[in-house]
Amino acid sequence: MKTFTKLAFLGIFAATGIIIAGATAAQDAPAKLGDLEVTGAFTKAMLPGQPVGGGYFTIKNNGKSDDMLVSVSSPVAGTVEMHEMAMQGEVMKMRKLDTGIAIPAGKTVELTPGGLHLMFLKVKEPFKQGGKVPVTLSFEKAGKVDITLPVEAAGPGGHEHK
Ligand SMILES: [Cu+2]
Repeated sequence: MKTFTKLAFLGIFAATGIIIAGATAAQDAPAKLGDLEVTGAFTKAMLPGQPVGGGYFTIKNNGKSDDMLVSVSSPVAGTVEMHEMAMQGEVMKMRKLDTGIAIPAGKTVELTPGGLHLMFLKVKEPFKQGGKVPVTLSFEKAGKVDITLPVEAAGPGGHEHK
């Protein structure tokens, strides 16, 4: 009887474990590429008439050498650029980063609305909330990794590109 109770308990425990593992896997799992870890990727739904979309995520460099995000591509956009928003005097301006985004050793770099970001140009179909945007990131040293940006609701916090 005692053994049976123990086994039943273990059974329930194991089942719970599976449920927890399943729930974790369903979430936005980090994309790993060597020492780099990409998390929290998202984009925003594009408003009617909006010609471009932004892309955001966090890259953590767990390694001992610097790396650089040198190019980005997506099958849903003609071009994907890397941009930076920065104050120029009293005006917020956007600048294209031609050499890429540095990912220093041991550092975490965030791409956010209003900061560093990806810019999707020549978008074939406007991003819709609930959709997914596939993106390939190419790093100077680590190589390439495919990530998916879930499309969140359009909203303030971004910036206009005209
Ligand atoms: Cu931009």
